[in-house]
Amino acid sequence: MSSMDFNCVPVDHSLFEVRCAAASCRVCSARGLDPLLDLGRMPLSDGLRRKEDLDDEEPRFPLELVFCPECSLVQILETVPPDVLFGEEYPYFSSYSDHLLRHSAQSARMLADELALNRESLVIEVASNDGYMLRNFKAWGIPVLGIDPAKGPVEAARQMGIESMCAFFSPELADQVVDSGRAADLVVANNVLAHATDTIGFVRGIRTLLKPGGLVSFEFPYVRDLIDHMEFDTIYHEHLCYFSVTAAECLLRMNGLMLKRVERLSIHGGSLRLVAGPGATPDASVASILAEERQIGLDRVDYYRGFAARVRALADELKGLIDGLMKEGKRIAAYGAAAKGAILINVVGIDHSHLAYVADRNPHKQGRFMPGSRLPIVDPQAIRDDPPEYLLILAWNLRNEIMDQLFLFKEAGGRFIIPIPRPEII
Ligand code: JHZ
Ligand code: ZN
Repeated sequence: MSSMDFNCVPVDHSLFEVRCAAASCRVCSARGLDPLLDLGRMPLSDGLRRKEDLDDEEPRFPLELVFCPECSLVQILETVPPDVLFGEEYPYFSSYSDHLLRHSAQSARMLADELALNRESLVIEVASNDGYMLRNFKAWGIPVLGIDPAKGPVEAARQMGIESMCAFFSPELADQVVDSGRAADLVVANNVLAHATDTIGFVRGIRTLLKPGGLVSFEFPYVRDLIDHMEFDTIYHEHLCYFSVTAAECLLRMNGLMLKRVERLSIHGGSLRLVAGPGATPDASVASILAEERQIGLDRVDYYRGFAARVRALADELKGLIDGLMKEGKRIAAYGAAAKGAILINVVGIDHSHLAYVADRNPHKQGRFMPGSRLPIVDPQAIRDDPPEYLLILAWNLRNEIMDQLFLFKEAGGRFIIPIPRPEII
């Protein structure tokens, strides 16, 4: 196997080079994209299988990471149609993490104060999911409108009394919302900019939604943390772009949005919050982080070279660790049927012979099977009823919250395997 062959299916890397040469950047349309990492053909990370579909062949799509030398945007080449990714069966509900709920409540409070929002204001959230964020504004009497294409989460938000449109956000939808007299004082767009197929149209639509003086708050994983902390499993088909501030600033400016401030956040393994508006004046954080990115070279391909080899080494080390435990006769299960978990399992080459099950507290995931590996997803009660000796934490970004809940497992001698940023046993 070459140093870039990641899964059992042989990967034709010459094809990657050809696709790379033919493709153009999602934001600036430049050609000549630099190849960074080829993960081969991967299943869809949130494409959980039903029992009755287990005999069917599962769709797999190329997953190749590239860098644009013009605007420095890291991106994947493949675009899976959004209705395939976020349709009827989309299983991700934000509210199953207490940590995320606390983080969202704090950022809602901060934004409400910054804009002095009140009963006359309007907050629109794009990718409002199950209302995890808007519920805060609603509780303070601030009018809200959610927009999200995933039926299950939208239904959950509506049950909480949060007005939610079940639709993909687009510039046309933004026009309709504004034409109906509902321009926003604040637009929240968390973990969605990277998911938009039409990246430019998406930002243009947000610009349309804003009242004069209005602000948009974006959050998304920071490409710097992805590379520095080996978060290769957050590369999947839902995430088309992997932003630095440099790349995001260029995209926003092209669409009439100026950065007001930038914050680094610890959520999701390291994220950015960008607050921007049509006439915003940047504070010191903007120049400071842009200068830092230039200084460390985040805007040059050299920063990303070597990532593929480091990913291979990590995958081999984790596989070696798990194989070693198997040889000692240990029983292993996993915790957190996260989207990233599906990629980690498939890249590392973990299967039924290694893991008994994957526990997850989201009932919409229980009873389904992990993409590719088809490991069964079960209620976390299984950890008590049918305990393993080791638990591989697939949702490593939530490791503290998860390990706190599982203190009885730990007290009874159970151990945790943390895969990222480097495999370790706790
Ligand atoms: P979690 C998400 O990815 C969604 P995922 C999305 N793809 C995105 O862009 C990124 O975030 C940024 C479960 N769990 O949040 C819930 C428990 O069972 O890391 C989830 O299934 N018990 C849009 O899917 C999973 O773990 C618990 O106590 O990689 C965590 O998934 C806790 C805390 C979580 O996101
Ligand atoms: Zn570009």
